[in-house]
Amino acid sequence: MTRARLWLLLPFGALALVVLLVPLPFAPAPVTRELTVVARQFAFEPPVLRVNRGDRVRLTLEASDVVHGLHVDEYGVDARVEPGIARRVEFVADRAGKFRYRCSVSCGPLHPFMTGELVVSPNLPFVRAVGLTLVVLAATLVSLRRLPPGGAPGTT
Ligand SMILES: [Cu+2]
Repeated sequence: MTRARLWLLLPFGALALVVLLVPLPFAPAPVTRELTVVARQFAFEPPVLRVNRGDRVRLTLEASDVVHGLHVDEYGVDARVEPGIARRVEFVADRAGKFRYRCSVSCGPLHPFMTGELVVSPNLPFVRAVGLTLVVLAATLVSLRRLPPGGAPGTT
């Protein structure tokens, strides 16, 4: 690799360091999330659960009136809960995205509308990995580009 090419790659090296080292204002390492969801006709409380990717989610499920269920397709979670008897459900939120959860026990006329949302945000290492990949990709493209005769401006 010529000196000129090395100079061209220098900004990318600096950018890679920035991506790796700059503190981002969100999402630290995976943790265990203790969440309580109360099911009643015909809603879940809270209706939206937010966790970070990689978090271990420990759900305590309660029913306040009749028998309900909680079902999350993508995570293979399915629990049935009776009034007065809390259920514990545990899973690792290993996929980022928004996932609908729903009541899986027919509990009344509006049962089909009894849903909630599980929001799994990408965590910090994931964001850094994506950023780093983009920087490496850009650096690769630049280093493969043919330099004009005589090298980069200002280096001859
Ligand atoms: Cu229900």
